[in-house]
Amino acid sequence: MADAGGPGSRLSADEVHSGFVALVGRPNAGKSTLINALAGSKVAIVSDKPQTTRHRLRAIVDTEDAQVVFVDTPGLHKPLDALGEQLNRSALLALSDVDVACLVIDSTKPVGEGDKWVARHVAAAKGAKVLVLTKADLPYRIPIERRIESARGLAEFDDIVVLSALEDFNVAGFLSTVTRLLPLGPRYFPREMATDQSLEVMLAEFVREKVLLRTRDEIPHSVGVSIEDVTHDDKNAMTTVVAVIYVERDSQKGIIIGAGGEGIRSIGVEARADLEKLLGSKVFLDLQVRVKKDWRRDASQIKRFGYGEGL
Ligand SMILES: Nc1nc2c(ncn2[C@@H]2O[C@H](COP(=O)(O)OP(=O)(O)O)[C@@H](O)[C@H]2O)c(=O)[nH]1
Ligand SMILES: [Mg+2]
Repeated sequence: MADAGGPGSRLSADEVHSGFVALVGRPNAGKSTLINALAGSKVAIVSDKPQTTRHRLRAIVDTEDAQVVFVDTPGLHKPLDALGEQLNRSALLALSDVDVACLVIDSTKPVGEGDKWVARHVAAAKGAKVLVLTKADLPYRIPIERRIESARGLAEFDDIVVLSALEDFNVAGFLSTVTRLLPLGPRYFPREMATDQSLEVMLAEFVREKVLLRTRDEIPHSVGVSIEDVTHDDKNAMTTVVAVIYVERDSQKGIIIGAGGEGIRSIGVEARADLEKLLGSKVFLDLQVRVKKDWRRDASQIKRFGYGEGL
């Protein structure tokens, strides 16, 4: 409740519930899907591959009486390489200075060691804590009450929310739960701003998502995307985007390009549709595939792609 009465606590007209809410959890828990559902448009990429999210991105949800800044984070996992370490550090850093820390758990999976490890970090965070059980639309042999019971002891939570981001079940309830936990303050971002990601990062990520959706095994981990050029032709209302897909081996390059170029063509068609929505114009997408050996072990290269930023 707003404390409008006490001395020195006069509320200015533009004070709202505002602050930062981090979503942390294991890879695949559903954090980025939830971020998109909250944002109302696609700001984060989603796939069933771990390490899909490599950026600590923010989605800003602005309402009449609140501005909630959700922080999506790479999934916390056992790091296998320099990229993995950067992603973990980036996710943990997001916890250090937020008003609400949300532990996001896939409700269709038993609570495991990984969740406990993440929960210890959430428990150590300064702000309020919320337990979020996702994917409530999926059938599961253990009733939801029992699943809540087994997860609620992971930390001292101020609230527990069960939702489905995919079916838009209780996403609004989650938003009001975290809003209530936020202090009163200014809006930190312009009201119309949906995300703090640069356009270039979003273009690169949307392309990377299509590669993830079409590949398996080692390849999703080995892909980095860089945007080399964006030019807009006003006369024809057409934007040309030059993007390079980097992989670590020649064999991976072959797989992405596919027989007769079929693979790269499909990636291009799917990515272009997303880019056109994002840019609001026709897009000509020039896609290239290049090999950069073992880039994931090279900290300076990881930085060049902008992954795990905020460190
Ligand atoms: N059925 C169902 N699937 C979901 C839901 N949320 C996420 N997923 C799926 O779970 C996978 C991982 O989602 P993602 O948001 O990338 O997880 P993250 O790694 O925590 O960001 C994707 O295949 C999503 O489509 C949900 O509410 N219901
Ligand atoms: Mg994600």
